[in-house]
Amino acid sequence: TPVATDDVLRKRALEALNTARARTRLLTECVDDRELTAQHSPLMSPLVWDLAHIGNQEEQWLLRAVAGRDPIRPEIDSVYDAFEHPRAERPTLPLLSPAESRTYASDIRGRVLDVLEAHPLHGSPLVDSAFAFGMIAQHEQQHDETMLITHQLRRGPAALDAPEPPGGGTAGLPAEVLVPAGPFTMGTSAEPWALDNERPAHHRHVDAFFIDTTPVTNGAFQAFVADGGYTDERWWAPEGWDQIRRHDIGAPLFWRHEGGQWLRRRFGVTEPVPEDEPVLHVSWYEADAYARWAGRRLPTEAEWEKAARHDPASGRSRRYPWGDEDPTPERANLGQRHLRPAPAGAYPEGASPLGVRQLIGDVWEWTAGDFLPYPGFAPFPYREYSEVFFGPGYKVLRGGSFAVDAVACRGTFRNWDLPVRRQIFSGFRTARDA
Ligand code: AVJ
Ligand code: FE
Repeated sequence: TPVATDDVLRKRALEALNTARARTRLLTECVDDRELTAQHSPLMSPLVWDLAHIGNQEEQWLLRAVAGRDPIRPEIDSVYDAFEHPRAERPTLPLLSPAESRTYASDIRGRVLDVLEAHPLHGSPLVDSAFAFGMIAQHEQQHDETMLITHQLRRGPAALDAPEPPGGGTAGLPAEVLVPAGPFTMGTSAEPWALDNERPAHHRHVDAFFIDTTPVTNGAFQAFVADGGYTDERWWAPEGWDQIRRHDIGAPLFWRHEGGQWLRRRFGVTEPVPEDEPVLHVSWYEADAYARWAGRRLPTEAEWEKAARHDPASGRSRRYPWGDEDPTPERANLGQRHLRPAPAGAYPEGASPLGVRQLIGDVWEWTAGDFLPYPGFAPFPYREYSEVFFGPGYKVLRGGSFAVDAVACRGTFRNWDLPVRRQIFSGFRTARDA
Protein backbone atom coordinates (compact mmCIF):
# COMPACT_ATOMS: atom_id res chain seq x y z
CA THR A 1 0.00 0.00 0.00
CA PRO A 2 1.50 3.36 -0.95
CA VAL A 3 2.05 5.64 2.04
CA ALA A 4 0.28 8.97 1.64
CA THR A 5 2.35 12.16 1.81
CA ASP A 6 1.74 14.69 4.58
CA ASP A 7 0.07 17.04 2.09
CA VAL A 8 -2.37 14.35 1.04
CA LEU A 9 -3.06 13.42 4.68
CA ARG A 10 -3.69 17.04 5.65
CA LYS A 11 -6.06 17.51 2.72
CA ARG A 12 -7.90 14.28 3.55
CA ALA A 13 -8.25 15.22 7.22
CA LEU A 14 -9.41 18.75 6.35
CA GLU A 15 -12.06 17.41 3.97
CA ALA A 16 -13.27 14.86 6.51
CA LEU A 17 -13.53 17.50 9.26
CA ASN A 18 -15.31 19.96 6.93
CA THR A 19 -17.78 17.33 5.70
CA ALA A 20 -18.62 16.35 9.28
CA ARG A 21 -19.12 19.96 10.37
CA ALA A 22 -21.40 20.76 7.42
CA ARG A 23 -23.59 17.82 8.44
CA THR A 24 -23.55 18.80 12.13
CA ARG A 25 -24.73 22.27 11.14
CA LEU A 26 -27.49 20.88 8.93
CA LEU A 27 -28.77 18.72 11.80
CA THR A 28 -28.63 21.48 14.42
CA GLU A 29 -29.75 24.49 12.35
CA CYS A 30 -32.97 23.03 10.93
CA VAL A 31 -34.79 23.20 14.28
CA ASP A 32 -35.23 26.04 16.79
CA ASP A 33 -33.53 26.43 20.19
CA ARG A 34 -36.46 24.88 22.04
CA GLU A 35 -36.14 21.71 19.93
CA LEU A 36 -32.36 21.67 20.34
CA THR A 37 -32.63 21.63 24.13
CA ALA A 38 -35.70 19.34 24.37
CA GLN A 39 -35.38 15.65 25.03
CA HIS A 40 -37.21 13.96 22.17
CA SER A 41 -36.78 10.50 23.67
CA PRO A 42 -35.29 9.18 26.93
CA LEU A 43 -33.11 7.00 24.65
CA MET A 44 -31.37 10.07 23.26
CA SER A 45 -29.52 13.19 24.40
CA PRO A 46 -30.83 16.65 23.63
CA LEU A 47 -29.31 17.64 20.25
CA VAL A 48 -27.43 20.46 21.95
CA TRP A 49 -25.59 17.93 24.15
CA ASP A 50 -24.26 16.11 21.06
CA LEU A 51 -23.19 19.44 19.56
CA ALA A 52 -21.05 20.54 22.52
CA HIS A 53 -19.82 16.95 23.13
CA ILE A 54 -18.48 16.94 19.55
CA GLY A 55 -16.52 20.11 20.32
CA ASN A 56 -15.35 18.82 23.71
CA GLN A 57 -13.97 15.53 22.30
CA GLU A 58 -12.23 17.52 19.57
CA GLU A 59 -10.68 19.81 22.18
CA GLN A 60 -9.54 16.87 24.33
CA TRP A 61 -7.94 14.89 21.50
CA LEU A 62 -6.70 17.40 18.95
CA LEU A 63 -5.89 20.47 21.08
CA ARG A 64 -4.88 18.86 24.39
CA ALA A 65 -3.54 15.38 23.47
CA VAL A 66 -2.06 16.12 20.02
CA ALA A 67 -1.05 19.78 20.29
CA GLY A 68 -0.36 19.84 24.04
CA ARG A 69 -2.51 22.95 24.59
CA ASP A 70 -4.02 23.90 27.94
CA PRO A 71 -7.75 23.21 28.37
CA ILE A 72 -10.03 25.98 27.13
CA ARG A 73 -13.12 24.95 29.09
CA PRO A 74 -12.04 22.23 31.55
CA GLU A 75 -15.13 22.86 33.69
CA ILE A 76 -17.45 21.36 31.05
CA ASP A 77 -15.54 18.09 30.55
CA SER A 78 -17.64 16.18 33.05
CA VAL A 79 -20.97 17.45 31.66
CA TYR A 80 -20.02 16.07 28.23
CA ASP A 81 -18.50 12.81 29.49
CA ALA A 82 -20.77 10.07 28.09
CA PHE A 83 -19.76 7.66 30.84
CA GLU A 84 -20.56 9.97 33.73
CA HIS A 85 -24.09 10.76 32.60
CA PRO A 86 -26.53 8.38 30.91
CA ARG A 87 -28.55 9.87 28.06
CA ALA A 88 -31.82 10.03 30.01
CA GLU A 89 -30.24 12.32 32.61
CA ARG A 90 -28.49 14.75 30.23
CA PRO A 91 -31.36 17.28 29.99
CA THR A 92 -30.93 17.99 33.73
CA LEU A 93 -27.22 18.92 33.39
CA PRO A 94 -25.94 22.51 33.26
CA LEU A 95 -25.59 22.35 29.46
CA LEU A 96 -24.17 25.15 27.32
CA SER A 97 -26.96 27.00 25.50
CA PRO A 98 -27.35 26.44 21.73
CA ALA A 99 -25.48 29.70 21.00
CA GLU A 100 -22.68 28.87 23.48
CA SER A 101 -22.39 25.33 22.08
CA ARG A 102 -22.05 26.62 18.50
CA THR A 103 -19.46 29.20 19.51
CA TYR A 104 -17.50 26.62 21.52
CA ALA A 105 -17.48 24.03 18.71
CA SER A 106 -16.45 26.54 16.06
CA ASP A 107 -13.79 28.13 18.30
CA ILE A 108 -12.25 24.69 18.85
CA ARG A 109 -12.44 23.94 15.13
CA GLY A 110 -10.66 27.16 14.21
CA ARG A 111 -7.73 26.27 16.48
CA VAL A 112 -7.72 22.66 15.23
CA LEU A 113 -7.32 23.81 11.64
CA ASP A 114 -4.20 25.74 12.66
CA VAL A 115 -2.84 22.60 14.33
CA LEU A 116 -3.63 20.50 11.27
CA GLU A 117 -1.68 22.86 9.00
CA ALA A 118 1.58 22.56 10.89
CA HIS A 119 1.69 19.61 13.29
CA PRO A 120 3.98 16.68 12.31
CA LEU A 121 1.98 13.68 11.10
CA HIS A 122 4.59 11.07 12.06
CA GLY A 123 6.32 10.11 15.27
CA SER A 124 3.56 8.83 17.56
CA PRO A 125 0.64 6.44 17.02
CA LEU A 126 -1.81 9.28 17.70
CA VAL A 127 -0.56 11.50 14.88
CA ASP A 128 0.85 8.90 12.43
CA SER A 129 -1.13 9.18 9.18
CA ALA A 130 -3.20 11.93 10.85
CA PHE A 131 -5.00 9.21 12.85
CA ALA A 132 -6.35 11.51 15.60
CA PHE A 133 -7.84 13.88 13.02
CA GLY A 134 -9.48 10.95 11.22
CA MET A 135 -10.72 9.57 14.53
CA ILE A 136 -12.31 12.90 15.46
CA ALA A 137 -13.95 13.26 12.03
CA GLN A 138 -15.39 9.75 12.52
CA HIS A 139 -16.50 10.65 16.04
CA GLU A 140 -18.39 13.71 14.78
CA GLN A 141 -20.00 11.66 12.00
CA GLN A 142 -21.07 9.00 14.53
CA HIS A 143 -22.76 11.68 16.61
CA ASP A 144 -24.34 13.07 13.43
CA GLU A 145 -25.90 9.64 12.92
CA THR A 146 -27.01 9.70 16.56
CA MET A 147 -28.58 13.13 15.99
CA LEU A 148 -30.33 11.81 12.87
CA ILE A 149 -31.85 9.08 15.07
CA THR A 150 -33.05 11.85 17.41
CA HIS A 151 -34.63 13.59 14.39
CA GLN A 152 -36.40 10.34 13.49
CA LEU A 153 -37.77 10.03 17.06
CA ARG A 154 -38.83 13.68 17.18
CA ARG A 155 -42.55 14.48 16.85
CA GLY A 156 -43.92 17.20 14.59
CA PRO A 157 -43.52 18.19 10.96
CA ALA A 158 -40.47 17.27 8.88
CA ALA A 159 -37.33 19.35 9.43
CA LEU A 160 -35.08 17.53 6.95
CA ASP A 161 -35.40 16.80 3.27
CA ALA A 162 -33.32 14.85 0.74
CA PRO A 163 -33.66 13.46 -2.79
CA GLU A 164 -34.90 9.90 -3.33
CA PRO A 165 -32.31 7.10 -3.60
CA PRO A 166 -31.78 5.27 -6.90
CA GLY A 167 -34.12 2.43 -7.87
CA GLY A 168 -33.52 -1.25 -7.29
CA GLY A 169 -35.11 -4.51 -8.39
CA THR A 170 -34.30 -8.12 -7.69
CA ALA A 171 -35.65 -9.67 -10.92
CA GLY A 172 -32.93 -11.95 -12.29
CA LEU A 173 -30.92 -11.88 -9.05
CA PRO A 174 -30.49 -15.14 -7.11
CA ALA A 175 -32.01 -15.00 -3.60
CA GLU A 176 -28.73 -16.15 -2.05
CA VAL A 177 -25.06 -16.51 -2.91
CA LEU A 178 -22.72 -19.41 -2.03
CA VAL A 179 -19.46 -18.37 -0.37
CA PRO A 180 -17.06 -21.32 -0.64
CA ALA A 181 -15.19 -22.70 2.39
CA GLY A 182 -11.68 -21.48 3.11
CA PRO A 183 -9.55 -18.99 4.99
CA PHE A 184 -9.71 -15.22 4.58
CA THR A 185 -8.13 -12.18 6.21
CA MET A 186 -10.44 -10.53 8.75
CA GLY A 187 -9.79 -7.07 10.18
CA THR A 188 -7.01 -4.72 9.13
CA SER A 189 -3.54 -3.59 10.12
CA ALA A 190 -3.13 -1.34 7.08
CA GLU A 191 -6.15 0.98 7.00
CA PRO A 192 -4.73 4.18 8.56
CA TRP A 193 -7.94 5.45 10.18
CA ALA A 194 -9.32 2.05 11.25
CA LEU A 195 -10.33 2.07 14.91
CA ASP A 196 -8.87 -0.23 17.55
CA ASN A 197 -11.61 -2.90 17.39
CA GLU A 198 -11.00 -3.47 13.63
CA ARG A 199 -7.36 -4.43 14.31
CA PRO A 200 -5.24 -6.40 13.73
CA ALA A 201 -5.60 -8.31 10.44
CA HIS A 202 -5.76 -12.06 11.15
CA HIS A 203 -6.66 -15.29 9.37
CA ARG A 204 -9.99 -17.02 9.86
CA HIS A 205 -11.27 -20.24 8.40
CA VAL A 206 -14.91 -20.00 7.37
CA ASP A 207 -16.99 -23.04 6.34
CA ALA A 208 -19.05 -22.78 3.16
CA PHE A 209 -22.29 -20.82 3.66
CA PHE A 210 -25.09 -19.17 1.75
CA ILE A 211 -25.91 -15.50 2.36
CA ASP A 212 -28.85 -13.41 1.12
CA THR A 213 -28.03 -11.39 -2.00
CA THR A 214 -29.77 -8.35 -0.48
CA PRO A 215 -30.94 -7.27 2.97
CA VAL A 216 -34.33 -8.65 4.09
CA THR A 217 -37.11 -6.40 2.74
CA ASN A 218 -40.20 -4.91 4.38
CA GLY A 219 -42.30 -7.19 2.15
CA ALA A 220 -40.53 -10.31 3.40
CA PHE A 221 -40.75 -9.07 6.98
CA GLN A 222 -44.49 -8.40 6.58
CA ALA A 223 -44.92 -12.09 5.70
CA PHE A 224 -43.35 -12.95 9.08
CA VAL A 225 -45.73 -10.53 10.83
CA ALA A 226 -48.75 -11.85 8.91
CA ASP A 227 -47.79 -15.43 9.76
CA GLY A 228 -48.05 -14.58 13.47
CA GLY A 229 -44.30 -14.34 13.93
CA TYR A 230 -44.60 -11.98 16.90
CA THR A 231 -47.04 -14.27 18.73
CA ASP A 232 -45.19 -17.57 18.30
CA GLU A 233 -42.66 -18.14 21.05
CA ARG A 234 -40.87 -20.83 19.02
CA TRP A 235 -39.01 -18.23 16.94
CA TRP A 236 -37.73 -16.07 19.80
CA ALA A 237 -34.70 -16.05 22.05
CA PRO A 238 -36.10 -15.97 25.63
CA GLU A 239 -35.01 -12.36 26.33
CA GLY A 240 -36.47 -11.26 22.99
CA TRP A 241 -39.77 -12.94 23.77
CA ASP A 242 -39.81 -11.15 27.16
CA GLN A 243 -39.15 -7.81 25.51
CA ILE A 244 -41.90 -8.05 22.87
CA ARG A 245 -44.46 -9.30 25.44
CA ARG A 246 -43.54 -6.62 28.01
CA HIS A 247 -43.67 -3.75 25.49
CA ASP A 248 -46.43 -5.20 23.32
CA ILE A 249 -44.24 -5.12 20.21
CA GLY A 250 -45.80 -6.57 17.03
CA ALA A 251 -43.93 -4.89 14.15
CA PRO A 252 -40.77 -2.85 13.49
CA LEU A 253 -40.51 0.47 15.34
CA PHE A 254 -42.41 3.35 13.65
CA TRP A 255 -44.85 0.98 11.87
CA ARG A 256 -48.59 0.94 12.43
CA HIS A 257 -51.43 -1.02 10.85
CA GLU A 258 -54.28 1.15 9.61
CA GLY A 259 -57.06 0.64 7.07
CA GLY A 260 -55.75 -2.77 6.10
CA GLN A 261 -52.21 -1.61 5.33
CA TRP A 262 -48.90 -0.99 7.06
CA LEU A 263 -47.86 2.64 7.46
CA ARG A 264 -44.66 4.02 8.90
CA ARG A 265 -43.47 7.37 10.19
CA ARG A 266 -40.20 8.51 8.63
CA PHE A 267 -38.67 11.88 9.59
CA GLY A 268 -42.03 13.49 10.28
CA VAL A 269 -43.96 12.00 7.34
CA THR A 270 -46.36 9.05 7.47
CA GLU A 271 -46.31 6.83 4.37
CA PRO A 272 -47.15 3.28 3.28
CA VAL A 273 -44.35 0.85 4.12
CA PRO A 274 -42.50 0.22 0.81
CA GLU A 275 -42.32 -3.54 0.28
CA ASP A 276 -39.12 -3.55 -1.76
CA GLU A 277 -37.04 -1.54 0.75
CA PRO A 278 -34.75 -3.21 3.33
CA VAL A 279 -36.49 -3.47 6.69
CA LEU A 280 -35.34 -0.85 9.20
CA HIS A 281 -35.69 -0.32 12.97
CA VAL A 282 -35.66 -3.93 14.09
CA SER A 283 -33.87 -5.21 17.18
CA TRP A 284 -31.35 -8.07 17.12
CA TYR A 285 -34.12 -10.20 18.68
CA GLU A 286 -36.54 -9.39 15.85
CA ALA A 287 -33.86 -10.16 13.23
CA ASP A 288 -32.98 -13.41 15.00
CA ALA A 289 -36.65 -14.46 15.24
CA TYR A 290 -37.32 -13.70 11.57
CA ALA A 291 -34.29 -15.74 10.54
CA ARG A 292 -35.43 -18.74 12.63
CA TRP A 293 -38.95 -18.47 11.18
CA ALA A 294 -37.43 -18.46 7.68
CA GLY A 295 -35.44 -21.64 8.48
CA ARG A 296 -32.23 -19.63 8.42
CA ARG A 297 -29.95 -17.74 10.82
CA LEU A 298 -28.04 -14.46 11.09
CA PRO A 299 -24.56 -14.52 9.52
CA THR A 300 -21.60 -14.57 11.88
CA GLU A 301 -19.38 -11.50 11.78
CA ALA A 302 -16.66 -13.51 10.00
CA GLU A 303 -19.18 -14.69 7.39
CA TRP A 304 -20.41 -11.15 6.83
CA GLU A 305 -16.90 -9.78 6.44
CA LYS A 306 -15.81 -12.61 4.14
CA ALA A 307 -18.85 -11.97 1.92
CA ALA A 308 -17.98 -8.27 1.89
CA ARG A 309 -14.19 -8.35 1.43
CA HIS A 310 -12.89 -11.68 0.16
CA ASP A 311 -11.85 -11.72 -3.48
CA PRO A 312 -11.87 -15.37 -4.62
CA ALA A 313 -9.71 -14.55 -7.66
CA SER A 314 -6.77 -13.09 -5.71
CA GLY A 315 -7.44 -14.55 -2.25
CA ARG A 316 -7.05 -11.01 -0.84
CA SER A 317 -9.40 -9.11 1.43
CA ARG A 318 -10.40 -5.79 -0.13
CA ARG A 319 -11.40 -2.56 1.61
CA TYR A 320 -14.95 -2.72 0.20
CA PRO A 321 -17.08 -5.27 -1.70
CA TRP A 322 -16.30 -3.56 -5.03
CA GLY A 323 -12.55 -3.22 -4.48
CA ASP A 324 -10.15 -0.85 -2.76
CA GLU A 325 -11.48 2.47 -4.11
CA ASP A 326 -13.43 4.81 -1.83
CA PRO A 327 -17.25 4.77 -1.88
CA THR A 328 -19.06 6.86 -4.52
CA PRO A 329 -22.77 7.68 -4.95
CA GLU A 330 -22.91 4.93 -7.61
CA ARG A 331 -21.60 2.27 -5.24
CA ALA A 332 -23.39 2.81 -1.93
CA ASN A 333 -26.10 4.74 -0.09
CA LEU A 334 -24.04 6.58 2.52
CA GLY A 335 -23.65 10.04 4.04
CA GLN A 336 -27.29 11.00 4.62
CA ARG A 337 -27.52 11.79 0.89
CA HIS A 338 -30.94 10.14 1.10
CA LEU A 339 -33.19 9.81 4.11
CA ARG A 340 -33.98 6.14 3.54
CA PRO A 341 -32.43 2.90 2.29
CA ALA A 342 -32.53 2.22 -1.45
CA PRO A 343 -34.75 -0.68 -2.63
CA ALA A 344 -33.29 -4.18 -2.59
CA GLY A 345 -31.15 -4.82 -5.66
CA ALA A 346 -29.92 -1.23 -5.98
CA TYR A 347 -26.24 -0.31 -6.48
CA PRO A 348 -25.09 -3.04 -8.91
CA GLU A 349 -21.73 -1.20 -9.02
CA GLY A 350 -21.33 -1.86 -5.31
CA ALA A 351 -21.70 -5.65 -5.59
CA SER A 352 -19.07 -8.04 -4.22
CA PRO A 353 -17.13 -10.36 -6.56
CA LEU A 354 -19.66 -13.11 -5.79
CA GLY A 355 -22.60 -10.78 -6.44
CA VAL A 356 -23.74 -9.84 -2.92
CA ARG A 357 -25.44 -6.42 -2.98
CA GLN A 358 -25.82 -3.50 -0.57
CA LEU A 359 -23.37 -4.75 2.04
CA ILE A 360 -22.16 -1.17 2.47
CA GLY A 361 -24.73 1.56 3.21
CA ASP A 362 -28.56 1.41 3.27
CA VAL A 363 -29.09 -0.40 6.62
CA TRP A 364 -26.81 -1.54 9.43
CA GLU A 365 -26.86 -5.34 9.45
CA TRP A 366 -27.14 -7.28 12.70
CA THR A 367 -24.75 -10.24 12.90
CA ALA A 368 -25.07 -13.33 15.07
CA GLY A 369 -22.35 -12.90 17.62
CA ASP A 370 -21.22 -10.81 20.57
CA PHE A 371 -18.87 -7.82 20.37
CA LEU A 372 -15.46 -9.35 21.15
CA PRO A 373 -11.84 -8.30 20.57
CA TYR A 374 -9.81 -9.83 17.75
CA PRO A 375 -6.72 -11.85 18.69
CA GLY A 376 -3.97 -9.30 19.33
CA PHE A 377 -6.38 -6.45 20.15
CA ALA A 378 -4.84 -3.44 21.89
CA PRO A 379 -7.02 -0.59 23.20
CA PHE A 380 -6.24 2.65 21.36
CA PRO A 381 -6.32 5.50 22.07
CA TYR A 382 -8.72 5.03 25.01
CA ARG A 383 -10.30 1.99 26.68
CA GLU A 384 -13.74 3.55 26.56
CA TYR A 385 -13.91 3.55 22.76
CA SER A 386 -14.30 -0.26 22.48
CA GLU A 387 -12.77 -2.30 25.24
CA VAL A 388 -15.27 -1.56 27.99
CA PHE A 389 -18.09 -2.81 25.70
CA PHE A 390 -16.57 -6.21 24.87
CA GLY A 391 -18.57 -9.15 26.16
CA PRO A 392 -21.92 -10.89 25.87
CA GLY A 393 -24.08 -7.76 26.32
CA TYR A 394 -23.53 -6.21 22.89
CA LYS A 395 -24.22 -7.49 19.36
CA VAL A 396 -22.27 -6.35 16.29
CA LEU A 397 -23.73 -4.49 13.32
CA ARG A 398 -21.89 -4.29 10.00
CA GLY A 399 -21.83 -2.33 6.76
CA GLY A 400 -23.19 1.09 7.75
CA SER A 401 -26.53 2.69 6.91
CA PHE A 402 -27.71 5.60 4.74
CA ALA A 403 -26.95 7.70 7.85
CA VAL A 404 -23.25 6.75 8.01
CA ASP A 405 -20.58 8.83 6.32
CA ALA A 406 -17.95 7.12 4.18
CA VAL A 407 -15.21 8.20 6.61
CA ALA A 408 -16.82 6.00 9.29
CA CYS A 409 -17.60 3.02 7.05
CA ARG A 410 -15.39 0.26 5.61
CA GLY A 411 -15.52 -3.48 5.09
CA THR A 412 -13.79 -3.86 8.45
CA PHE A 413 -15.85 -1.31 10.44
CA ARG A 414 -17.62 -2.70 13.54
CA ASN A 415 -20.58 -1.07 15.25
CA TRP A 416 -22.28 -2.52 18.31
CA ASP A 417 -25.42 -2.06 20.34
CA LEU A 418 -27.70 -3.77 22.84
CA PRO A 419 -29.82 -6.53 21.26
CA VAL A 420 -33.05 -4.72 22.31
CA ARG A 421 -32.22 -1.52 20.38
CA ARG A 422 -34.54 -0.64 17.50
CA GLN A 423 -34.42 3.16 17.12
CA ILE A 424 -31.08 2.75 15.30
CA PHE A 425 -30.96 2.37 11.49
CA SER A 426 -30.76 -1.41 11.78
CA GLY A 427 -31.79 -4.16 9.39
CA PHE A 428 -30.26 -7.52 8.55
CA ARG A 429 -29.76 -10.28 5.99
CA THR A 430 -29.87 -14.02 6.68
CA ALA A 431 -27.54 -16.95 6.01
CA ARG A 432 -27.46 -20.75 6.22
CA ASP A 433 -24.84 -23.52 6.31
CA ALA A 434 -23.98 -24.91 2.88
C1 AVJ B 1 -19.61 2.95 17.96
C2 AVJ B 1 -21.70 4.01 17.57
C3 AVJ B 1 -21.46 2.48 19.40
O1 AVJ B 1 -22.22 6.16 19.57
O2 AVJ B 1 -21.87 4.95 21.32
C4 AVJ B 1 -19.40 8.02 19.95
C5 AVJ B 1 -19.51 5.70 18.88
N1 AVJ B 1 -18.11 6.51 20.82
N2 AVJ B 1 -18.73 8.57 20.97
C6 AVJ B 1 -21.57 5.33 20.19
C7 AVJ B 1 -19.01 6.73 19.87
C8 AVJ B 1 -17.95 7.66 21.52
C9 AVJ B 1 -20.37 4.64 19.56
N3 AVJ B 1 -20.78 3.53 18.63
FE1 FE C 1 -18.97 10.55 21.69
